[in-house]
Amino acid sequence: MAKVRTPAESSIDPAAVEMLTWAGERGLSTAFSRADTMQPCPIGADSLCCKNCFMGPCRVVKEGQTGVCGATVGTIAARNFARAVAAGSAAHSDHGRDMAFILKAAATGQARDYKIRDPYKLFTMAETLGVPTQGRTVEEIASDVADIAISQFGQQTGEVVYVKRAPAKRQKIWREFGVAPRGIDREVVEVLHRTHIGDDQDPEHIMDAAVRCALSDGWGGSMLASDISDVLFGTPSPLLARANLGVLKQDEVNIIIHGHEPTLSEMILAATGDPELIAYANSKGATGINLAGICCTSNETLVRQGVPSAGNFLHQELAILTGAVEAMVVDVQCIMQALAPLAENFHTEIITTSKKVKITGATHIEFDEHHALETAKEIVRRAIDNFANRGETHIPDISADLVAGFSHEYINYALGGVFRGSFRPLNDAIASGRIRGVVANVGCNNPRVSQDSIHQYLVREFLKNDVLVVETGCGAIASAKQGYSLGESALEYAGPGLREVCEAVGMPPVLHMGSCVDNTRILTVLTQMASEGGLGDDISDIPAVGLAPEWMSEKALAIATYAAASGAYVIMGVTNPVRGSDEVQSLIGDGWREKFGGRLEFVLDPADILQKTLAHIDERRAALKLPAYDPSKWGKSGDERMLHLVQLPFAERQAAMYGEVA
Ligand code: BF8
Repeated sequence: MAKVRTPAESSIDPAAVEMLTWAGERGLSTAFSRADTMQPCPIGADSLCCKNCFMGPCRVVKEGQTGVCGATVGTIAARNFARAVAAGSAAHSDHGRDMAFILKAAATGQARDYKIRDPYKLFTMAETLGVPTQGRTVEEIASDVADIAISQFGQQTGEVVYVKRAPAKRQKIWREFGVAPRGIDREVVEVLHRTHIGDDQDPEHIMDAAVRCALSDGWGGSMLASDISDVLFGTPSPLLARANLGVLKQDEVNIIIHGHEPTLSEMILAATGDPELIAYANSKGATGINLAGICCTSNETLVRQGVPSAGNFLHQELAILTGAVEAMVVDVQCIMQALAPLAENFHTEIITTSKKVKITGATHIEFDEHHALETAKEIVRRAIDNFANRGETHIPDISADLVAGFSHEYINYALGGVFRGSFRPLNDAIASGRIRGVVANVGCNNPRVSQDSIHQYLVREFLKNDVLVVETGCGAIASAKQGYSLGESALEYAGPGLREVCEAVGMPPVLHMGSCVDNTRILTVLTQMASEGGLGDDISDIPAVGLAPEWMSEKALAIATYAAASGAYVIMGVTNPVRGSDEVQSLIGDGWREKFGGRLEFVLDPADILQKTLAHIDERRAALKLPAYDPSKWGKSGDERMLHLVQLPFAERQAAMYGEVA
């Protein structure tokens, strides 16, 4: 019988600890308690179970053992891995498809509640996609951009068009190994076909299909999702917001938006500002309408409009436990089935809105882009009506300030200014050793480990070691809750070089870049760093590492695969889903390093993750013949030189720190 953890052992977040204690006193279960009582299947956990046909499921637990069809451990592990990547890619990319259809509807006047908010981003997309812009209206351009975006999903031959946004050297590698993706749907379907009984049996060949599929998401579906969201809802730039359960309000109607797609949540945000609905809320005894997010819907509205975040993945049940949520409005992905039965203990109404997701026990109000605002208003009105039904409430008085919204466009601008936006200062700071390297710390919570504990440990250690941290998804919310997304708090932990650069540029050392589809923004940053010069000419040259230390979803596996195939060293924590096969572990390790320059490793000990990350950064620095990292070279914050520098106008400060930029 597994040990049942105390609340303090289940999460490092004091708000979560408070709510888990509250739940325990009422005998209510959560993912935290269920993780204690539901142990993972040991055969499946190691990828030693094959259920791709009905002669099985076959359990292959001994070396040399095979399934009924003769499938070896390596084949089974590769098939399981590839199928997870296909599911993860499908989820992210299908989100991108929906965004493309909304763009088309907005451009052609069929979805009048949506507007083109960022025409500059649209023009950038048009240029990449080969859509003419001269003498045309924004709507005409958007319509053509949407058509090409939609075509990427069903494309059968050639290459997904965003492949050309990767460094030239990278594109060549993909073509050489036959993994440049042809079309997004095609790659997902092919993985499902190739992993059917009696098809592809060579582990390396199966893993190549997984890579091609993941690349179709990273440099296809997800990248389109981020771009189109920016076009429709605005490209993020830094703004101040708050995170954690304390953003819920005792005297207001609380509505939580949870899931991933910004389409309906943006409309709900608009509806919550409607004076008629605010007056209606007042008439029901509430002082206002308070909107907060969970998971990546939260990240989407946080980085663009500063909608507060009630928390990350493991906070979804905790929000309901407060008894103060009138409606939890969900769309797609990462929505626990446990929400509806838990909500039965409270007045909270769970409202599903996607054509793709219905949940037993939830109210279904289907979102239709043609009547988006109308639907959003109906939902807000229901939430207001539910305010009177509140029973006992318990809102932890815990939340933290944060700054979010670091799109690659903004980073470019912050580093170089409007007229000479550039990654040069960042490259120079890495080259000089002020910044040792960059870590992308992304991904989920997993209740198998203390919530946010590995995120927190690693982020603090990286800051101490002068490593710049960029974040997305639930990892970004974990940092936000800890106060690390705010320069003032995070710089307390930062080493001297990193601190010096961040203070001069005016950026926190932990950059919240958005939702999980926005991991593609990180690909763009890495590509821009590679093309800026001084750090090699490909993503694999850059002293950077990708981490998902508390991951749990198939999407995370897809992201890790496209990042590794893009040249990054990727480490995932918590569990190793291919532990049963030395062959597959070697394929994604040394095998991918030889082919793609990147690799994927599952490392369960957080101290090992730290050590391996820093070792890789230092090894990349040495390969680039950069000076070895030496923090003693850089001044302490607040020294005379820095005090002088931060008082200079931006351009002069840049010139003083980095010299003239070519
Ligand atoms: O897509 S980090 S738990 S919410 S899967 Fe889900 Fe994981 Fe959170 Fe965003 Ni990403």
